Amino acid sequence: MKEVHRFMLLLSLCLSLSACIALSANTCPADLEAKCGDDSSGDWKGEFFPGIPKIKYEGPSSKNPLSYKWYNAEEVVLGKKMKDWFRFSVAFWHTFRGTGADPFGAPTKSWPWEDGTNSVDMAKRRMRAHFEFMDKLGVNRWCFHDRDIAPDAKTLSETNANLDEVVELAKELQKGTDIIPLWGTAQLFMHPRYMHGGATSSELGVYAYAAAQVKKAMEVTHYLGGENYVFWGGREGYQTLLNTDMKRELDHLAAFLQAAVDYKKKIGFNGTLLIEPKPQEPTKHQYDWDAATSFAFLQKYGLTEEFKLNIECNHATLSGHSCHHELETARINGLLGNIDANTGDPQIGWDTDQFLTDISEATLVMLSVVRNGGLAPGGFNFDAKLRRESTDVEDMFIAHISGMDTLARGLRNVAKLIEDGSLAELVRKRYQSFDSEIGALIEAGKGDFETLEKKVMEWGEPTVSSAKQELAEMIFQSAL
Ligand code: XUL
Ligand code: CO
Repeated sequence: MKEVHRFMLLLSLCLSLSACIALSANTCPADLEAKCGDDSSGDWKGEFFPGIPKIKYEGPSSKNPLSYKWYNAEEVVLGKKMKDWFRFSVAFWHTFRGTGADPFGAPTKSWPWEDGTNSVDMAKRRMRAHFEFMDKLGVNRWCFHDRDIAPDAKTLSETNANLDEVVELAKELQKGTDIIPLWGTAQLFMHPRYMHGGATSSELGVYAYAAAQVKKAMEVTHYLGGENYVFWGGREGYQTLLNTDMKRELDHLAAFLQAAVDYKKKIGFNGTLLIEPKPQEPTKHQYDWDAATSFAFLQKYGLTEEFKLNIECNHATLSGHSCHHELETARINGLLGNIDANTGDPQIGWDTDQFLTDISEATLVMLSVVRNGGLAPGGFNFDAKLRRESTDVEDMFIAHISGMDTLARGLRNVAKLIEDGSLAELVRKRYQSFDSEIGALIEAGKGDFETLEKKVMEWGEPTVSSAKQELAEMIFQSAL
């Protein structure tokens, strides 16, 4: 195993080195000795994306890949500026820590600013690249795990010091801009200590470590002005029930989340706490399986007032639902808080985290968002990564532009559907038999069985109308 690690490290160094050779004059040599500009710390302050302009709206006829065709931030659609409907966010872990590695292959990306190390200097340089990226893209929200942005060290206090140093830089870079985190989170799945889970680990010491890590991650999210805080339990679940006390683990998870609520209040953090459901991967069975399971858990433990849900489309399909189903389940229960915008692949059974480019899917997503009146203080976080084979720096921009344009088309299509009105009318008509005296009685919870039996005797066999599915699909399709 050690050999494999050494090989991977060597390979990634080689890839970075070949990138060094290909560097243009404006680009910082990707090693800490090079010290670009006047900065002797290696914390380079040069331009990271030379040749990439600020991305502007050019309209649907534009052939320029580095422009928006459908997303026009300031344009008002359905009574709100597009930027306020979406509140787009860049996911630091995919965009700046994604290497293209997969279980079978080495990293494929060799971004010019990367030096192959996981040092604090490298973390700071990467953070500067991230801010230039957001500025050029015109996106003012970002999401992070604590360990994406700063390296782990030997002790928790050393790790926290690393985090503080990078967070201080992020705070400085945010100054004078409207950029803030959409949400922060603690990475409770990578380190071997979390192999049995964090809050649901069988080891008390690990539960405590996870608590300390979440405490710090909440503090830095608050310090950076973050609007939400996410709990995704990739290791909170089980591999087999034979060795698992499920009730005890779920009780521990609830106690952990309650402690997070208490700490949030103690530090005056007003952000929304979000649970991100996912059925499996990496764990065989994850407790936050889907929106309905998470809702039942929150209800059982009296936490519905304190949490909302962060729905991720690829997680929805992994749980056997459509993204639209998960969004509607969250919405009708008052829990739709945020969307991790991505999509899976219909032929692949795992979390491929692709940028959403399906206009029909985007329209369904936006139907829920519009019905929800938007997502604020949540938004759309691009929890999506470039394909392993996409290795140009400009691909980072193209992927986000394409994802943003797709959702913008979804919003515009919803506006068409609402203006047209026939889909809403079809649904209204379908339930119109309940717009009656007896219907009102039933909906008020007063439709007792004796009364209804009497009515059946009086009415005889009911008439049953067509569901008009094909008509509904025709109307939907005509808006795309
Ligand atoms: C994993 C996933 C995470 C969460 C944050 O599938 O979606 O990146 O969004 O931990
Ligand atoms: Co996610």
